[in-house]
Amino acid sequence: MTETSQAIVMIVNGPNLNLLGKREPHIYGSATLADVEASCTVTAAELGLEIDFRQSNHEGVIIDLVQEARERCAGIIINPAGLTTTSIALLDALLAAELPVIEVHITNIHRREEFRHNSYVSKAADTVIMGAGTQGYELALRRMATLVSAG
Ligand code: CA2
Repeated sequence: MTETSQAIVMIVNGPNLNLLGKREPHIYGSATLADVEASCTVTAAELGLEIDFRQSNHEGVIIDLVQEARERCAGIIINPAGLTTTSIALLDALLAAELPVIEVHITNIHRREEFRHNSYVSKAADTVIMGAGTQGYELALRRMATLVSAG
């Protein structure tokens, strides 16, 4: 019997998101990044997707991950964190990936300080989800299932 391989979605988390649930719970909630990965794994299984869940504090590593996704993944979900408003290099990598891209922010960046508002990443994003807390990752996976199946 031949096995059909599941589409892989890379979920990329930017700088400082390793602190999720450990600092500033009044802003980012109490779920840890490990909790988010666990709930994404459950949702992905329900959707028939596989996930590769990553985090780095380093811009170059994030760009390498996006390039890796280009080779072997069907889509990218990214919370670029502090790189959102600074990294044209990340924007270029996402554009070059030629994959469906969903940008996630735990908070509504437009309700926050002005310096958080201008997202370069949004210029490469098919969908942007913000202000849903960590539930935004699950919403992004559900949207990604639609984008991936639309080809
Ligand atoms: O709302 C989001 O998801 C952000 O991408 C989070 C970034 C922030 O720079 C963006 O403007 C919005 C910050 C990520 C740092 O995450 C922390 C989590 C817990 C405690 C401290 C930082």
